[in-house]
Amino acid sequence: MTAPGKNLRINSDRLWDSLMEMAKIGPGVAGGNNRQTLTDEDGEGRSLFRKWCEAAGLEMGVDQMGTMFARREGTDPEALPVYVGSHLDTQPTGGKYDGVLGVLGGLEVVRSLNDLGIRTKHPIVVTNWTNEEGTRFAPPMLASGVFAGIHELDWAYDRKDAKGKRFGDELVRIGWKGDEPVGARKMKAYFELHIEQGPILEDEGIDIGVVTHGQGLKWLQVTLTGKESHTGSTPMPKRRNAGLGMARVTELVHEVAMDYQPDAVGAIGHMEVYPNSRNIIAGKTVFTIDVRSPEKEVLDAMDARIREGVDTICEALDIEYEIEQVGHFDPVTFDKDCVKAVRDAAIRLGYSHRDIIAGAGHDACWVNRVAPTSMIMCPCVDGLSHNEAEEISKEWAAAGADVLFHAVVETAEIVE
Ligand code: HGY
Ligand code: MN
Ligand code: MN
Repeated sequence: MTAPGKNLRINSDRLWDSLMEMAKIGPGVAGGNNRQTLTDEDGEGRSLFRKWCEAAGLEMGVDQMGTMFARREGTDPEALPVYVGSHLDTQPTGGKYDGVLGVLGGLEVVRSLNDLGIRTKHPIVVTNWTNEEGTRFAPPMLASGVFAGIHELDWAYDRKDAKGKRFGDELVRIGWKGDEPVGARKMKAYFELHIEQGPILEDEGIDIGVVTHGQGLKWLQVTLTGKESHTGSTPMPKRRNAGLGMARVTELVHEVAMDYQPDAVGAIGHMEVYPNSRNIIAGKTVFTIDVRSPEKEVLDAMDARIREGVDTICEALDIEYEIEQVGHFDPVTFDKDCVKAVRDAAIRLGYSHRDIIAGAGHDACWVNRVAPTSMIMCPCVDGLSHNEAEEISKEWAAAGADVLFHAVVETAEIVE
């Protein structure tokens, strides 16, 4: 296959303008975004993306999970398409680039191909996966998980948010439930451009992360039940304090993760306290443990130690507990040929690069189950993400999109 010439580059001004335009939809309160999945803001972002895709001559398909597939025809319509993409949904206090860079970087590849009049043998499809974040409806990567056959469609439709709203109903409400069966599409390959969401690339002054692996994740939702009672008049030995239980489990998760350094991580980001009154001992707490590791054995060991520790803590405090696994995927090894296409592109374009393991979860982790897949990462300022202050440079965005451009075009095969 003819490799694209090293001068083949995307239009970085247009990419940056599109990122800033999309960022106006579902603004946060501190310069980032709150465009959570299946909200009206998500619907608005989808409509803008669809408008841009139609202007670029792409044909839009939507599946029964609301995932959007914008197709650029190839010279051989029977050839398996090369897919690119990521997600437009954000955290409640999210940044402007997490996910969005991959979707709009994919659109920029198509826009650049159109500008240059380049035709490829294989079609190219730009994808917006529904509910990557999993913050409103757990688990994360929900639509790509259904696409890869991990989750059943009806199970996904029944996922509920904190207000009891059903995923399936919200998808209909915003008007983005498509007809296409989920997972029917076959791919030649899938490439996902994403910000690193960690500090390695920036600290080492490197432009491109060649993602060889993705770490595994477990989300354990824990419910502790003690007894509400007066914070003033209940003697300490008679308390059944679910709040204290949550505090001790929080410490336990940290200690267990610290036992498996340098790679393992663990924290509790979601916490609910009931009745959450200043002078009532917490009768109930509900929280989600998030533990991750690049090694399956470590992930399983942390899971086991945490379950054992919760039992010991609850025994000592005379409180009950329930543990529900609400998210899980094992560590991922990406496709060698796709990884090589990314690395070769970075070398050809003269960008500094290094192999890296994806710390966060991504739709690519599930797509990798059904198609040859790899990822491209660009640095982010202070490695910060899932924070409204998330920032990248225009140069980093352009470098990532250039590498995506080359990896995709080479895989889709330029037709002279
Ligand atoms: O949780 C994750 O790693 C991803 O941001 N959804
Ligand atoms: Mn993301
Ligand atoms: Mn995210």
